[in-house]
Amino acid sequence: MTLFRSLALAAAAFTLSLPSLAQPTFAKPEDAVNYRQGALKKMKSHFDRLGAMASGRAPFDSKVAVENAEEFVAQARLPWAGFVPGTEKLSNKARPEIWTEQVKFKDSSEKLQAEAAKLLVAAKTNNLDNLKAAFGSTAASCKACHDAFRN
Ligand code: ASC
Repeated sequence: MTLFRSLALAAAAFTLSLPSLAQPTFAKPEDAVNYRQGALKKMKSHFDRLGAMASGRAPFDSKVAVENAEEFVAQARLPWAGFVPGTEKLSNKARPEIWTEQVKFKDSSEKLQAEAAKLLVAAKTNNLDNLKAAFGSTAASCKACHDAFRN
């Protein structure tokens, strides 16, 4: 096998292992900002519901935890498509590093999605300690990205 061919196969395997992301159409830059903010706000709503249980502010209910983790996973796929060039000039909390450090930003978004998947697995174990641990590492992933890329 040639080097080129093995590299091409490795690249194809890597691409296939990533979650496929729909590229929506945005009529204007504001639509892209609304799209990503909408997904991030829904993530917050579902994450807060999980956090209430993880911290003991709400009684632990495995069914509620799974439902909210499922919505968190679904929404966590979405915001990234809204970070399109041209939106950095609009007034919002997105830092220019999102576009100047695209590899790092993409890594952060994939880390978050991996943590979200683990959070759902933890919720399905019906064990509050598992939920607490997975909630903590997901929150750390949220924070790392906010610290680097959000004003
Ligand atoms: C939350 C929330 C976030 C993250 C982040 C973690 O509950 O709304 O954005 O956790 O604050 O540090």
